[in-house]
This record gives sequence, C-alpha cells and structure tokens, in this order.
Amino acid sequence: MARILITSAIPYINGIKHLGNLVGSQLPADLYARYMRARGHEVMFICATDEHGTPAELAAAKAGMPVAEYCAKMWAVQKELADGFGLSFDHFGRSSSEQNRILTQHFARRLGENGLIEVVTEKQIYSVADGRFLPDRYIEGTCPNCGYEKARGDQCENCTKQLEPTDLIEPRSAISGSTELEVRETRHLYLRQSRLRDRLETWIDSKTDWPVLTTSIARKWLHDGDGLQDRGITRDLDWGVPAQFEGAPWEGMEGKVFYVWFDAPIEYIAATWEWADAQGLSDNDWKRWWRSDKGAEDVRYVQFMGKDNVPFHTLSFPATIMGSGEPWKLVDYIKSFNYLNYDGGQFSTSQGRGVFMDQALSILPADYWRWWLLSHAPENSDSEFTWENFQVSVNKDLADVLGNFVSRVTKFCRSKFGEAVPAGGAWGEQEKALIRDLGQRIRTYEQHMDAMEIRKASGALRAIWGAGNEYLQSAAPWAAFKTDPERAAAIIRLSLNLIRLYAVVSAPFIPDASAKMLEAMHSDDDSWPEDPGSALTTLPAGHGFTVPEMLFRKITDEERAEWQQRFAGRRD
Ligand code: B3M
Ligand code: ZN
Repeated sequence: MARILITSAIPYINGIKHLGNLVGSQLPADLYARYMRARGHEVMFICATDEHGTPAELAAAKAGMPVAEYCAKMWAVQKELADGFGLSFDHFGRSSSEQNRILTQHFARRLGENGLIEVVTEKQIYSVADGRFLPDRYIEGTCPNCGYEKARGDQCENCTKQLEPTDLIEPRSAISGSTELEVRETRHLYLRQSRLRDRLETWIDSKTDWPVLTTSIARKWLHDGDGLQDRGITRDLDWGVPAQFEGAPWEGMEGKVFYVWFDAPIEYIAATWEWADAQGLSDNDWKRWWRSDKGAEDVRYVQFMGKDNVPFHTLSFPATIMGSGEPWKLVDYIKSFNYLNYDGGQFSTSQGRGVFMDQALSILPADYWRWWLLSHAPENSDSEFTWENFQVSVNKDLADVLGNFVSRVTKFCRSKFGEAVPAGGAWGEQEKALIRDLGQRIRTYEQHMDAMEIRKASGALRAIWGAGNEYLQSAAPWAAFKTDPERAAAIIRLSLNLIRLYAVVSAPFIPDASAKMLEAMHSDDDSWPEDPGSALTTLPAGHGFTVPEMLFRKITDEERAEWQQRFAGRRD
C-alpha cells in the first residue's frame, strides 16, 4: 500500500467555476483520488478556495459585501457544488485560514533568513482619485501586445501575456475608472528566485516522466522566458496575509500583504493542517504528508492543474520550498491540462460564457457531466464542448451501453427467475473467453489510470462495458431460456456479477451510478477485481437483488436544442 498526496489547483473565490475550470484540475484529481483509494492506497486529497488578492477584493466590491463575508459565502457555494459533483476531497480548505497565515509567514521568514528576499524600492501606479496604489487587476488598459482594450494589470486575458501595470497603454483605475494616475515609489519584498535557477533546472531535468505539456512550459519559463526574474511578492492591499509580522527579518511592510500567488500554493500544506485540526488530530498527522523528517519521504505527491498554472507550480512554489531549506515535500508529478473550449469559442468567467457548475447540475446529474468531461479531457490539445457531442456520448456510452446492460440483465432475470441470482448451469467457452478478455481490458484500464492518461482510461472503461454487451448479445439468454433454462441461468448469474464488477471499476468516473448499481445488487463488496474470474463469483446463487431505476436517460433532440439556446448568451 502506497501513500498518495493529491492536490487540485485551488479555484479563485470570485464566483462559480465553469466546466472548463472543473475539467482542468478538480475533476481529474478526483478521478485519480477515487481510483487510488479503490486500489487500496492511503490517499490525502486536498483542495481549497483561493481567497486573497485582487480577484477576491474586486468581486466582493461588486457584490457590495465586505471581503471576508463575501469569501465565507462563496466558499460555502463552491463547497456545495463540489459535493454536488462528487468531488471527494479529504478537505476543502480556505487560503484565508489562520493555518495558511502562519505557514505563509513562516516560509517568508525562512526565505528572508536565507537571503532570498530583498526589499526593493519600485515604481507603482497610484490613483489620486482612489487614494491608493493600483496593483494587478485594479488597473485596466490597452494591451501593448495585442491591443485588447480591457487588459488587466497582471495579465491580458485576450493574448495571455503577463504584464506589469506600468506596461498598459491608456491605463485607468478598475475601481473608479479614473485616469488621474501617477507613478509613485513604494517598497516591496522581492523573491530572488533567480538564485535558485540551477537547482530548479536540475530538478525539472530529472522529471523525465512528466507530461510534455508540463515540462515544456517549465523549460520555456526557465530558459527563454522571464519566468525566473526576481519578482515582487507583496502588494498594497488590505486583504491577504500581512507581510509585516513578529519575527519578520525586514521592516516597513506595514499595510502590505503577500501576493496571492505566494500564499495560494502554501495553502495545499495549510489545508492539510486545517484537515488535521478539523479531525482533532495532531501536528504529526498532517506533517507525515508534507515533511520528510516526519514520514513523508515515502509519499508520492501529484498535482493537477490547467496549463496557465504550470509556471507557478514548476518554478515559484518549488522555489519557496527549496529556498526554505527545510524538508518540505516537493511535487513528484504534475498532471496539467490544456483548455476546454465552449461551442466555437472560449469558456469565460468574466464574459459569463459557457456552462457553469451550478447550471450544469440544474439540468442533469453529476455523472453525465463527469463522464463527458473526463472522456474528453483536454490532455494533448485543447478540446471543445458541443451540445451535439455531449448528447451523443451520454446517449451512446451511458444509456445504450452501460445503462442498457444493467436494465436488460436485471429485468430479464426478474421476469424469468425472480429477484435473486439464479442457480444452475455451468460456464462454458464463451464465459471463459469473456473472463480472459475482461482480465486484459481491466489491466489496460489500470495502466492508463496509473499513468493518468484519462482519455485512454475512459476508452478502456467503455471497452469493458462493451465486452459485457457483446457477450450478452451473443450468449442470448432469452433464446437459451426456451431450450435450456439452466444455460440461461448461468449467463444471467455471470451478468449480474458483471454489474457489480462494473460498479466497482466505473466508480472513479461515475460514482453515483456505481453506488446505485451496487445497491441494486444488494452488495457492499467494492473490492477491486484483481482476478475477474473470482470477482464474477462474488454474488452466489440465491443472492437477492433489485431492478434499479433507469441509470441514465437519453438526451432528446429538443432538450439539446433548448440547452444550446439557453446557454448561448451571457450569464447574468
Ligand atoms: N487560483 C488560479 C486558478 O484558479 C489559481 C490557482 C491557484 S493554485 C495554488 O486557475
Ligand atoms: Zn493582449
């Protein structure tokens, strides 16, 4: 049994996430966590909300709420939606926690003591009308790279170029719209991450098994980008982790907080501490996941994230960890994702374009979305959500193949043998062939799941479902029943057992349907089918079952057209 630490990128607090966000981190992380638990490993699966920085402050101002109140409310909203999608976090934390304040200040202090933080006097944009400096998203203007007129001070959403507020053409305050801006001097803390370049490079070079998407982004920033420039890690904001604190190896940082990207990844650690506190456990219980001197050297740590988050996880956060000089766990594997597009364009939170998590659950249960999203995960390139494609996948894979198998087998048994696994008959060549075939297919599925090849894994699972259907079609118990009822009993005994096996292997993708299948089979045996031959004898003759309600319904053409129309516009 291995110990596996899994973190998903922590979503910004500023609103409900769309399906593109979901499939880029939280959902595949959940798939992997569920699978690893099912294989008997000890898993710690962590996520949280990212509550600091200008995204939170601006969203709270827009909602007309104090930022702390806004964050508390939105955390609860995001938590409920995560539960709705079956995201099985061991803990869903908050980066505004006390634990994160303590750890963030701890890391900053260590970095400072190790000579990796310096105080820099720099020029920042000050808004006379607002009486404050305008960091990051508090400032908008025209992108010098592509001409987009609503570029933000930290990044252009249109061309994704990272910007400094002073780069913007015709800048204006995002608070008041005022253009009465001045450049003023202010002092900030800078992380001297360039000093860690060699260590970071050696570390990245050692990760030969990482996805190309991850390493190519890391290398780009390491070499030809400006990714390892020393960067300001403080901001002139009220909301965040205070940069001046007791024991800080610098002075004069009153009124400033750490930059959101400095404290956000530290929240992975802090959320594990929050978990231990919430469970009434000790410090050692969370440190054994994170500290090599407390037992974490045998932990495998896997992170999930969208490609835009890769630079922060391959360079900045490792720089924080390495620079601390303490035995904190570095990530072992980073699974990153391209973007999911929406119906001919991009999903966009700021433009309200696409389907958002709450809307998705209001029209169909989570498993329908989980299946489509995971089986179309944007692994090797961007992928696209279309309603046509969604309809086809759901109707074919879930309703025609899996749902239909369960329904045919259970209904046929009920009508011919009653609601218990029938006795009699023996397995012949067909059954042996099926078991051999399933054995191979399950091993293939495991290999893809172990490697986090999500699309391939979904294809392997679909093939496992298909094998049962083909078997049923050719064994034809309805025909056999007329001449040889014992033969029909043997086929159905195997098929009912196959429903249990399907429930177990499908659970990482479609946990709710899997639970219903197990319940219908009156079984709580969810042990992994290491050997399909014996797994298919779990439910003995005489074991009762219930015909379940329809597992998956089909999406009609009318519904598809209606949803397409409903979600074409902008979300209010
Ligand atoms: N909140 C960005 C995002 O939601 C950021 C991720 C932080 S991971 C430590 O895409
Ligand atoms: Zn641009």
